[in-house]
Amino acid sequence: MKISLSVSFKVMLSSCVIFAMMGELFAQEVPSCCVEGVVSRGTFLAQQNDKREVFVGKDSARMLFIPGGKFTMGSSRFQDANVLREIELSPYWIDEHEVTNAQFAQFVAETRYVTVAERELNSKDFPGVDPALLIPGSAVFSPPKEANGLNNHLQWWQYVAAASWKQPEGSGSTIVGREDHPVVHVAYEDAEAYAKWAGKRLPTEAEWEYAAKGGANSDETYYWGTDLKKNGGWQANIFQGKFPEGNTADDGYTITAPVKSYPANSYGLYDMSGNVWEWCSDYYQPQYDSIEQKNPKGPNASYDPQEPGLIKRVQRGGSFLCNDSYCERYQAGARGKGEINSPTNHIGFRCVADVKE
Ligand SMILES: [Ca+2]
Repeated sequence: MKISLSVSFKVMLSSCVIFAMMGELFAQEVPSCCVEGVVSRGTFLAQQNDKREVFVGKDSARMLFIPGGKFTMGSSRFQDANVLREIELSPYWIDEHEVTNAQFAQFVAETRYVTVAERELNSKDFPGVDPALLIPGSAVFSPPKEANGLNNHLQWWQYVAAASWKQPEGSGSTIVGREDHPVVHVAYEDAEAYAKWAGKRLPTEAEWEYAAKGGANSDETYYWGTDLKKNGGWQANIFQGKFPEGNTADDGYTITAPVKSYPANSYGLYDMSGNVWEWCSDYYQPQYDSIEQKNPKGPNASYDPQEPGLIKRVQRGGSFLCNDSYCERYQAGARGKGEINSPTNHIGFRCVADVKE
């Protein structure tokens, strides 16, 4: 059942939518005379991952080791990421793919956790809204037959009653057959609760970006290089065709894709671009220039000039709705933001874990 959006819901929903190791390796494994056909840095790093992979936490997610190091954080191509600075990170583990429906189901089965989208809505939180409209649910991408321009995103987002992680399109929909798709409709605290249960945590924005860039200091257009496609193949689940109504799904998927459907990056991580947005633990602020150069955790509070009254956390990576005509924030270094209690069907997450000394 679809319900009309009240002004308060529009505000709520709009907020979520707008939203030295190498030297040693070469010395050991590559003869110094070899100047052509040298194995790539990424291959070496992936080998390191293969050697050091472990399973951490209660869920079954395979985590990969990200060696500590320095990198250039930010992107000169996006206004709110255009503070390029050198950041240093300690080593950490990161899930090789986004948390799946099957994994989230295990969490719910063990904890009886109820997500934000499934909870009753309190009229105190939505002053002026007809109580009859306060029905648990979430925002679902529902493109019109033909959009009238791209300025009003409420043309393609609907607040759908009963939409949740286990009913992604509302009543009657199911995740059966989508067990290996990323879980969606998770609010920030849902993701945080899962991470805590699994003995993990959500990544900082710096950790997320360092992992996505694959250990490189590049400011390239895509996490995989300068061209959208590689050898003619799509590298991520994004949107092809005329947005929002003409998705050709040339990459094989209209909405979410099973995790690991596209090539991994040089650290062996999947879907760092596209598929679903991923929550990070940092509060969102545009142009935030951290004074912390090592293991930055972001600002102490959020501030989005577009909606200054709302609390927002960073989201990264873009989703199956990203495309170059409307939202190109699946590209390298781009940032996203989301109001903490506004899940949608293109927001998920993955976890990280500290390396125990
Ligand atoms: Ca797609």
